[in-house]
Amino acid sequence: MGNIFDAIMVAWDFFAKNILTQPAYFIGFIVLIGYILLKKPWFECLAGFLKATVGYFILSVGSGGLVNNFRPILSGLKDRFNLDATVIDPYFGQNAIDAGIMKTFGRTFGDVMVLLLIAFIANIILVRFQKYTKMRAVFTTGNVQVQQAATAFWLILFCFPNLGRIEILAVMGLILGLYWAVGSNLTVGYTQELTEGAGFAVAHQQVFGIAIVSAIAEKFKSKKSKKIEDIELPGFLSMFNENMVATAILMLGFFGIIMTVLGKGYFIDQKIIPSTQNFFFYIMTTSLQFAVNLAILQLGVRTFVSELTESFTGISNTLLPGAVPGIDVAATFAFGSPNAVTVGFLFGALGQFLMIGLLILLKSPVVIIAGFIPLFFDNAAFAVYANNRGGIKAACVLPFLSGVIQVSGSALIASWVGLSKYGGYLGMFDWATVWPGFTVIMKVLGYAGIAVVVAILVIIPQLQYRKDPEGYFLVVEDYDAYAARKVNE
Ligand code: ASC
Repeated sequence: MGNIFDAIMVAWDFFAKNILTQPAYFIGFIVLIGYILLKKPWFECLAGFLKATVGYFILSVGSGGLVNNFRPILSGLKDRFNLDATVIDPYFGQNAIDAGIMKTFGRTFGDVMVLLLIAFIANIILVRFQKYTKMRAVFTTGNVQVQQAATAFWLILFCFPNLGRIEILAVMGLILGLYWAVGSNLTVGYTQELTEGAGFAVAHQQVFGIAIVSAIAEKFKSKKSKKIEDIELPGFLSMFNENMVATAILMLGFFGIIMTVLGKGYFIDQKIIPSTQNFFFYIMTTSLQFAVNLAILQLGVRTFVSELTESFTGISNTLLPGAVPGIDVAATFAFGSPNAVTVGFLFGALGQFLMIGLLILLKSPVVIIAGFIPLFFDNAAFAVYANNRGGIKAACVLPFLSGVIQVSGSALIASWVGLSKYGGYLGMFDWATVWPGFTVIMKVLGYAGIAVVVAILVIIPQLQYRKDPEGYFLVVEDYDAYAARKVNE
């Protein structure tokens, strides 16, 4: 018995380390299995696997390039001004948890991978029984699932510090698995609309956010409202119609100001540049990398999404009927208006900086430093969805509000649960809103709170289904038929 259990754990460990937490391979294998199920010839299966994996790696080069280029600049503000601040960024959040978990709760992270397994299986089972659960999406972005598992571990320990190992795993596995299935499911319809039936959902850190933003954006729609791509700017402003030019100019302005505030001396002290480097050209090169990496990211998305769409029918026809894969939010940046991405980032930054200024003015005990990942990946996505459903005004206002909420929500939860002491918090939209909400419910109601959170999550897809029972599954099974039906309404 013990031997079988050990063998399962070894196999799981191998799968988790090499595939589940490496989305490029995970997506690659999903494509491979999909094509095998579709009985394609072996060389097409292999080609699909390689194209999907390479495409995902290209996306990672783009998103990694953005993060590596711009994260140090934003978090540099903390060092430059000697602020005792909490950086909102998933990696800073992860480090804070690593640093504090033993001291705060006397626990270690040994169980996070087991938790991932339980939550992941819960997600699949919930989707397998979608006839009852109405949940259609499977989370596949392992890199963020690890960060979420770690943060959820901390939040649940904060609510129930005395809960035993098995109980913690059971409660968290269930809640996290439900959050993945329900959250990703919330994005299915909006994403199908945005991508005109590309056949994927979002599985990231702002899935409730996307649903909320998309629902509110609709209220901005009027006869006069225009989408970003429909606006023809006059005279010299017309250069902003070109996405690469617009991104380059706006980012040069944005990062130019921040890098000038940091000063050349800061970059030399940090050994980022030699003293002989011309500072103006350094600012220029760094800022233009934004447009470069964005273009790479979009190329990556285009490379793997078509493979995923085609192959996944193999899985959704057999193993998981009616399912869609939930993938990285960055995949949405290749759809809708390309300028929406830049608009969302900038308005999100405005909201975040305003709120940070307010925290400093009000002498808040916790000061937040904007992190690049929440600033960009949340707010750019919100603008893409908002623009698509409500037009340019929605694409400006909603990311701005999101910026305010990301900072204030994170400041409250990070100081309450004791993570701000360790310098970082995950900070993405759902983790500044939905998860703090769950934490309040469980802390206040105790064990009954667990039941309340589970009930809320279980009910959400039922309500979605009720709103449109005929279209609910059609939107994934046959998008063209779904769209035709909408037009006829
Ligand atoms: C995250 C995170 C990343 C990025 C990436 C975006 O939340 O941890 O590395 O967003 O997934 O493509």
